[in-house]
Amino acid sequence: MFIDEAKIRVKAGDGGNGCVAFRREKFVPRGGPSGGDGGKGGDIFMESSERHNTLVHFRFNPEYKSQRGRHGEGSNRTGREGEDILLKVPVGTILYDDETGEKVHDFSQPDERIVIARGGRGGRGNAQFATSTHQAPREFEPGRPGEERVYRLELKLLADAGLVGYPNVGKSTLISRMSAARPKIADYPFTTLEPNLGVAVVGQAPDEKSFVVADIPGLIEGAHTGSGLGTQFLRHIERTRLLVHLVDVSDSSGRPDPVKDVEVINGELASFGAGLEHKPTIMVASKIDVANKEKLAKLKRYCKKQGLELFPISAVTGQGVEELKYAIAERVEEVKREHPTLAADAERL
Ligand SMILES: Nc1nc2c(ncn2[C@@H]2O[C@H](COP(=O)(O)OP(=O)(O)OP(=O)(O)O)[C@@H](O)[C@H]2O)c(=O)[nH]1
Ligand SMILES: [Mg+2]
Repeated sequence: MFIDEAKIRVKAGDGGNGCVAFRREKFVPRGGPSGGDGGKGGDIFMESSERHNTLVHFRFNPEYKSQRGRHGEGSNRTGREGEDILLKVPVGTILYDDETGEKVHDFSQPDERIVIARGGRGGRGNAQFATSTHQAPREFEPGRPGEERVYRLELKLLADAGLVGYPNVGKSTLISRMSAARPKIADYPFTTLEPNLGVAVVGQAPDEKSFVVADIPGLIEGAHTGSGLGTQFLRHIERTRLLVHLVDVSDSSGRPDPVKDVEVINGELASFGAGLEHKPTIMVASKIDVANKEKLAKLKRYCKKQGLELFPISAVTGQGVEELKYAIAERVEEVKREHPTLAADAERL
């Protein structure tokens, strides 16, 4: 189970104080009380959105405070209400009260909106305390404090992009470059035995985009008949929006032809039977810091002919990784727009 988590502190706006004032008008000798009420403090809402898929934006910014209500004023003027704040979370987020551990809400549908901290009521001004026997009240109420709470958010992650390729091509090294995931990396095949998920972020807050990437065990020829680790873990990427196919273009692969590599892996993906071979795919030439120039050139020609986008990278030096991250983020958004329901009913990892 892969879970994204965040803790946030929210403080809704306090209510404004009521005002004590008396009317002073030219020809009215003893004007009555005229202190207005304080305005209500802003609320804090939470809403589920299909445009978000992780909780990383809360990690950068874990505290939210909505505006207080303004104080009441003379001439029976009510103070302005504080502005509300709306926090968006991905569909699938579960909200817990951090102190009690109690589940507050499960955002299972898009556009569900709840109040997570209520703004304080404004206090009454002295005008409200006037009665027939109490005509010059000096009483007023202070505004009520806004609610303050700490919540924990939890989201079971579903991968947006899946890394595929032969063992040892650098899939785990790449996910460790793109995200905070720290899978085992080693110079032998089948280092990765279980899928790893990482959250990758591109751009700067508040316009950052994020996507979830899955690193899965490598495939070899005959995987669909049980060779190597087989193909059972491919079910973890059945629902991803796209595949990122890594091809080692250095001599460390020990295989002479990168195009043959691509075809073998594609054959294994097709044999799995879930339509993986039809998923949008971004090709990656990996280990370009130690590339065999001929292999790289051959792969480039092949991708061009097939109309596939190819990103040459080195996960060790970092060369090309930023460009690849942006391209993945963009493609993920595109596929989401084209097939908004693709992942909606997905079984979450
Ligand atoms: N020179 C160079 N070596 C790399 C690069 N990326 C990965 N490696 C090395 O290649 C070896 C395999 O990397 P991993 O990231 O474990 O490969 P993997 O695809 O996850 O392999 P499996 O989990 O076995 O399928 C390690 O020794 C890495 O240090 C790269 O860009 N350049
Ligand atoms: Mg690995």
